[in-house]
Amino acid sequence: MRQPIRLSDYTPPSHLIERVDLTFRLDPTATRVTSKIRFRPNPARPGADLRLDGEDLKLISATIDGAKVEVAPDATGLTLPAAHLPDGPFDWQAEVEIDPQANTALEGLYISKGMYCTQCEAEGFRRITYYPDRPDVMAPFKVRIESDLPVLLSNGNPAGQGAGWAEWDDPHPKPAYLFALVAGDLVATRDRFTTASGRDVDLAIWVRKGDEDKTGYAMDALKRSMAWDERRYGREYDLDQFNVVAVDDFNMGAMENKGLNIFNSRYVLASPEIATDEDYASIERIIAHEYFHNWTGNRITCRDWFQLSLKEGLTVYRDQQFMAEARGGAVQRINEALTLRARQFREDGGPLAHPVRPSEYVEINNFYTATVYEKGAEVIRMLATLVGEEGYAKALDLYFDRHDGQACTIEDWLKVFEEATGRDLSQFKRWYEQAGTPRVRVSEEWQDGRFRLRLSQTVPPTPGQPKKAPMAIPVALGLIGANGQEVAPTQVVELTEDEITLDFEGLGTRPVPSLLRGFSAPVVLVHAPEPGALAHLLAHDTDPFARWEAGRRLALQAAEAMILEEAPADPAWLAALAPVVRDESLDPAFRALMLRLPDDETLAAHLADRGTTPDPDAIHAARRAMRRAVAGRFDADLRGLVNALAPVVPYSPDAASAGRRALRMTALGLVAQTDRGEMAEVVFKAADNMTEQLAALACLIDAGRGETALAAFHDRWQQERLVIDKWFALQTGHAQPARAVTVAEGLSAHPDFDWTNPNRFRALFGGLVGNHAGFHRSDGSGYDLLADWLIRLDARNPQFAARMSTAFEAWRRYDSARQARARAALERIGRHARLSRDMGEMVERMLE
Ligand code: B3K
Ligand code: ZN
Repeated sequence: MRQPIRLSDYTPPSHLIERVDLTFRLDPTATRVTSKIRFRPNPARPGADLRLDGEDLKLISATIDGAKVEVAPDATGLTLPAAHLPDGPFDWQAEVEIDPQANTALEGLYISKGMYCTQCEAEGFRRITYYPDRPDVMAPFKVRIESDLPVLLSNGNPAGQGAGWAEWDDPHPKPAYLFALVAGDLVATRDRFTTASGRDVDLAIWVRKGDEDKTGYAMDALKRSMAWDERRYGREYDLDQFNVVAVDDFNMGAMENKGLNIFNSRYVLASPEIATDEDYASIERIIAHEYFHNWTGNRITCRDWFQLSLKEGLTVYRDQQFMAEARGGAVQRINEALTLRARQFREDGGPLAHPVRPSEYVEINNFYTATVYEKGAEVIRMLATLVGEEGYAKALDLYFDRHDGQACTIEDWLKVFEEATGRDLSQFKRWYEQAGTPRVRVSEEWQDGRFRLRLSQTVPPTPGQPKKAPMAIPVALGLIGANGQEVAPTQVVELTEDEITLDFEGLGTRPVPSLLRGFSAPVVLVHAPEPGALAHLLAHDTDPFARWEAGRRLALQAAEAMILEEAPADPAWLAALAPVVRDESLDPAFRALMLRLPDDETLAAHLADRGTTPDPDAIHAARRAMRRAVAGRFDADLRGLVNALAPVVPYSPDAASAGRRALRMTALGLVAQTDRGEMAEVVFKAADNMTEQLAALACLIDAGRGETALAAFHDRWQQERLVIDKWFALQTGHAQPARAVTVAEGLSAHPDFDWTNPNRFRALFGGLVGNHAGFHRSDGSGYDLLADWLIRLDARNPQFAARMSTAFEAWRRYDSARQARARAALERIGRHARLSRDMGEMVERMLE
């Protein structure tokens, strides 16, 4: 494998840039890019050579201050020796030719369905022209685009346009990774926003013709995000235009390019007929996320890519705050915990574990991870908990004041908190440096009216980090009395040592501790509650997260007994669910979450955590049995819910309506366990929205009678690519485990399976991977099929292929036969002749 890049090797740039002028003459196979760059030597690096990054570029000509220069580019760029450079500022001008049509990696300038677009983060700009492609080099950009296409967009404000050309001017200095260009036959939905200080901003969402009626929700989310950032953080938008473009072929969710956000179309386009409630929520969150980057990421950016969480962790935290306000804090927090545990804990516990600030990488695109994003956000949430609301607000004001226009580090970030609050954060900083999910062990003691809690911590070893120092862990806890009253309100205890003891005096009866309220730290709690304690919390806890968590732990216990001891469903667990099913005063969205049993992957992780090798088939069987038990016990109530929560017309995507639908569909899924999908059939036929249609269809497939409905669904939606993605995902995701690989193979030969489109590829294979017992077939057929396709994909789109390879990251969890097959599949990928740097690094780390 290639030599890694190390954080400790950071050196400042040799030259700074005063301004950049770019001209694009667009052509599908021979686009000409002229760059004029005003360089100035960096006083911090006197006499240094200037290295310009460049990949897959054909250099046509180059001059310095107008005089032709001979340069010899290599595979990754070119060097201008200091001896040949002026001592002061100078103009570098170069013309290169690039081939957007041949760009299948979707990095740099490429073409998606006749539309030119770019993706430059992290290091895509070097595929556009020669440039110091690093985030600590910031410059204002002017861009001229020449093309016959009607819509020509770039960053910043419009600076003129005519027949066949348009010019853009971005006055805000930015790193090259935020550069963007879009050209195509597009239509816009337009709106306006006036900022707090009175700037009128033109908003436009650009889509392909035919999609313009699906942009309303994204526009609404955008305006709410803009208002929210003013209200909550005092941050205003800073250009006259804000453009969003939807693109069908896109490796990730979206990209925060300055003034020109580019989105995967699945996170922009929505209507009740084609989008589910979950899609609406994702659109809302991602629109907000990319918009929030304007301050946390764009105006204050990262010094180098090791600092990625500086912008991503913070921006995720901000989008979480926004979503909590928009959709209700408790439900939002539970969903965050579910994602964190499913994705980040899994990553942190396996061969791909790395700190929130990694110290080395081979390919930076492999580090856009749940750890950098989601754990990074948790770290900021803990910081906010520790310094309080006021301290957080003060620190953030200082951050924006001091660092606007700069490229910063995690040290800069922590320093504003230290200065604003007077706290020493040197121990807290370990959250950025140590990988692994801390274990917090809790034991209880009850004696003579004194209740004692003992909390201790360990951080497990991770690759390259065998020994860990103690972390600073905020544990929010309270006590619930035997009568159900709260006897000690929430307090935040800081666990900074290996162990601490807490005493509660003067209690008449033994209380039940409610621990890690609000999921106050991204840790695993190891605690054996007293018999009956979880049911007590489920019934009485005042903290909604802890209440949900109690139900969750009861379900996990019940599942464990069913899987390992083949026990019947625990009657105590079933009895504890009664209020959830029946209590009309509870928020429907919350009830839906309470009735959602842990999925197979969660159960596998839970067993592995407890030192047992998970058997995917046994897990699958037990989970079905659990669902059947709930359905049997509450049959009448569940049917009652399906009927009582029948849709309110017309459909509205708001959180309250979505919550009702979530509860109704959860109930429907349970009913389908006992009525073989009778009720689901009725709902499927009557559904006027995608949320219910899709959920009912899933029930029909689960019940083994999906065939006709699937055909009807395809027939009806064949023109809607985002819906056809769902059609693929549903089939591989819900196939009977024994048939899942066959179903996936069959679908991969379907004429609608365009494997070059990341959304479609992810639909089919993401569905298969999510079908736990189906993917982990004991004969290894799931691993083999995915490996075949990853090899094929890697040659075309390495970044996306590497991301999909994380399906293997937990392979060591399973029995030795499965391990041998997973290893063989990974080794086969690793041996492949055209292995990319991206995939090479992933495979090597997973096999290490
Ligand atoms: N910053 C982009 C992600 C870029 C990924 C590059 N491999 C989207 C986001 O986090 O908002
Ligand atoms: Zn982001």
